[in-house]
Amino acid sequence: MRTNWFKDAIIYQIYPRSFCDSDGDGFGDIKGIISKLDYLKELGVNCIWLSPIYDSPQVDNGYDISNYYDIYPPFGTLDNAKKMIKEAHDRGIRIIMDLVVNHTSNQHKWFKDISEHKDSPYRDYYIIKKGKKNGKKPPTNWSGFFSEKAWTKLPNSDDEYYLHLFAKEQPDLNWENPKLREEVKKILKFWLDLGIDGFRCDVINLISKRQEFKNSFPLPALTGFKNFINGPRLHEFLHELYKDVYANYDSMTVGETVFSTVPRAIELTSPDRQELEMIFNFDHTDTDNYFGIKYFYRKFSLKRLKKVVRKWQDGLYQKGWNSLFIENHDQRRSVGRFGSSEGEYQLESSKCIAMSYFLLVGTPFIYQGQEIGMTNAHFKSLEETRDVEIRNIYKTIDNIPFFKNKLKKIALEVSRDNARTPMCWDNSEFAGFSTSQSWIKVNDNKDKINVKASKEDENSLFHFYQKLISFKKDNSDIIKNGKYIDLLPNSKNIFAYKICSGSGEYIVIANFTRQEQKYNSLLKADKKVVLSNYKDHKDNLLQPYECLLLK
Ligand code: ISL
Repeated sequence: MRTNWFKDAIIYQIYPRSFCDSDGDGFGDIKGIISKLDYLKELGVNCIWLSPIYDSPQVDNGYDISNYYDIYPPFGTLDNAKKMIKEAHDRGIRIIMDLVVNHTSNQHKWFKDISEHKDSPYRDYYIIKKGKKNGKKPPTNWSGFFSEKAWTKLPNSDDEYYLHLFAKEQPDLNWENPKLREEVKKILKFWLDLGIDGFRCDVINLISKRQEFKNSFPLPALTGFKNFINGPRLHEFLHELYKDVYANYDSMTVGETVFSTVPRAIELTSPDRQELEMIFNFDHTDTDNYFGIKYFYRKFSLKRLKKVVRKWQDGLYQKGWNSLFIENHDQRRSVGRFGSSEGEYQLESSKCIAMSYFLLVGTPFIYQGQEIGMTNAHFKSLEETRDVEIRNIYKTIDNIPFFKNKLKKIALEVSRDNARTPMCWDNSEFAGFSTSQSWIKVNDNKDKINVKASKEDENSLFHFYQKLISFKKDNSDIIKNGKYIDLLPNSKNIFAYKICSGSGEYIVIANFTRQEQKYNSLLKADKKVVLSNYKDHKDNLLQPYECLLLK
C-alpha cells in the first residue's frame, strides 16, 4: 500500500565517496556508511538519499553509470548494499537511491556495443543523428551543462553524432524508444525489490527531447535549452513509470528538475497525476547570481529570497509538495552564503539560516556536513579540485581574452568540489574519514569543525539541528496542511513567517544581518520562544542573526 511517508521524511544526503572510508584507501564506501548509521539516528533523520554507488568509470563521480545492477568496487559489493539497506531499516531509516537515467556512461555495454557494431540492437537506445555538411558539422548548435558542445562524433563513424547534455562520456538515452523505457522499469524494480524506498531522479526533466532537432538562437550557455528542458513527453514518461512500477511499492520519488516553474511543479507533483512526489527547484540557489548561472555572481538579497520562498510556498499550497534544501553535492556550502557569515557570527548565522529554511512547509534535506557547519574548501588552484565541470570551465575561461584570473578565482569559489571534501568526523590527520590521504583534500579547518567537537558542545549546530528535527516531527500535523504567511514581506533585514493550519501554528523570526534590528514585538503575539540561537532575548530588538521559533 502506498502511503504519504515522504511528508514525514527528514532526509540526509550522503555523498558516498566522501562520507566514511572503512578500508583506508582514501575513498568512502558502503561499510563506512553502515558504521555511521547510529550517528544518523542520533541526529534524528529517518531517510537517506545516497548519491550514486553503481558501477561507473567515475568521470562525473558516479553520475555516469556503466552498470545499474552492480556496485562500483571501491564502494563495496551488492551484498554490502543489501546489508546497508537492512541495517538502515532496522534503525527506522529509509534509503532512496540516486537514479541517473537521462544518460549512461559511454562505458555502459549498450553504448560500447553501438560504438563497436554498426547494426547494434542498442542503436536506438541513444540519440544518434547524421551531422550536417557530410558529417563535418554537428546536427544542431546545442550546448550542454558542462560548457561543452552537446554532440560528439560516434566512435567508428564518419558522419554520425550522439547527443550528450553533460560530459561527452555521458551519452543521453533515447526515451522515445519503448524498449529503453522497459529497461528503465527493470532497473527500478530491481532496486525496489532489494528493499530501496525510492529514488532521487537526476535531471529528470531532461528525458524528453523535442524531435525536430533544429538549430537555436546561440546563447553563452545551454544553447537549444527549449529542446531538451521539460520536453513534450515528460509527463507521459513519468506517469508510465509510476503506473507500471511505483504504484506497486510504498516508494517515493523526488525529481531534480532544472529551471522549473511553479505551474510545472504542480503538474509534476500533484497526487492525482501520479508522476513524482516532489521536486527540487533551484530558485533560491539563484538568489546570488544572474540568469541562474552561478559564475555570474551577485550579492545575496533577503528580499529576493523571500520572494522566491513566497512563490513556492504559496504556489504549491494544497496542490503539490515542496522539498527544502540549502546544500547538496552540486552547491557550495551554505556557511558564508544566503546572507550568513564565515568568521564573525558564523555559528549564529548558520543556525539562523538553518531554522529559516527547515521549518517551511515541505520535506527538509540535510547534506552531509551541513549539520556541523562544514565550510567551503577554499581551493587555491585547479590542481586541488577534481570535478569535470571546473576543468571544462577553466578551458572555456582560457578562450576568453579578458579577466582570466578573476574568472578562475570565481570558478574555484563556486566549484562543486567545495561540498565534496571528506566529512570531518574528528581532528585526526585525515579527519577520521580515512586512515590515508583522501581522493580530495580535507578541509583546513577540520580541527575546529568536526562531528566529535560538535557533539561535545551542547551549543553546537549539530544539537540545534537535532532540535529542529524534533520540532518538525512533533508538529507534522501543522506542517502537512500548513499555510505559509510572510509576516514582513517588505523588510530587507528580517525574515518572519507564520505556518498555520487547523491543528495549530508557529512563527519564525530571523534577523539576516550582523546588526541589531528593531521590530514590533506584537509579531510574537501570545507565543513563547521554543528555540533560539541566543540565550536571552530583548523585547523589540533582534540581536545579530538572532532567530526565534515561537509557538
Ligand atoms: O551542478 C550544476 C551547475 O554547477 C548543475 O547545473 C547540475 O549540472 C544540474 O543540476 C544537474 O545535476 C545532476 O546531474 C549531473 C551531475 O553532474 C550532478 O552532480 C547531478 O546532481 C549529470 O548527471
